[in-house]
Amino acid sequence: MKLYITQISPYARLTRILVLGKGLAERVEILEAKTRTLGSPYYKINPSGRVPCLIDDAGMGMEDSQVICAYLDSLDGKPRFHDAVRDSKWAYRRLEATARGFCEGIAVWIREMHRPEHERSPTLLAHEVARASRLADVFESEVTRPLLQEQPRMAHLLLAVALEVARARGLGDLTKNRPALAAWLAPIAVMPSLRATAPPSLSH
Ligand SMILES: N[C@@H](CCC(=O)N[C@@H](CS)C(=O)NCC(=O)O)C(=O)O
Repeated sequence: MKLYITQISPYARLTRILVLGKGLAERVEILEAKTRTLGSPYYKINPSGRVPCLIDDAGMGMEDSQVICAYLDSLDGKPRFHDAVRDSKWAYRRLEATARGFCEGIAVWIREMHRPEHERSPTLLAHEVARASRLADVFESEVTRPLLQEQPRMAHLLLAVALEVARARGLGDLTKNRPALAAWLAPIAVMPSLRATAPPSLSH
């Protein structure tokens, strides 16, 4: 299989974590895609131009981290990051949705910061900074509850990826002055699959 990514995409990182976490490194070739580039050859592979995109063994392409992660996790019939019973429970689903929304807002901020300075919207940037701060406060209390203390699932990965990309790309350390969130992130951030896929910081 082939997995198209960019190094800075948090969504692509989720799928790379799944590849490693599920021992699929031998089966999945990771390729860098050229996104946001006029005439990029990648558009022939994935017309939407977004990453991540997985081309499976049968040549079928699929995009979206949620779909790809579930697919990769299902291949051995023993999903580790998805739990059919729990995933159908609202208490877990709302948490995963909030973690995804947290990640999405941070991705919007990063995307805006990639634009030339004169094209950036200060209103949009301030809106996303405020959203990220409010949601970090939510997770400061959520991480102390049982669901986020259990074995890592997609909600955990989304939250960890969001926090780490915010720090690496300049939005800031959202665990600062949030001791429960900092303590929660520490053991997850050292999981081999997370360490191997850590986002490049702005100095790189
Ligand atoms: N909902 C999608 C979002 C994917 C996404 O927005 N990817 C961004 C990178 S973080 C991208 O490929 N942008 C390039 C473009 O919009 O052309 C997912 O979960 O995979």
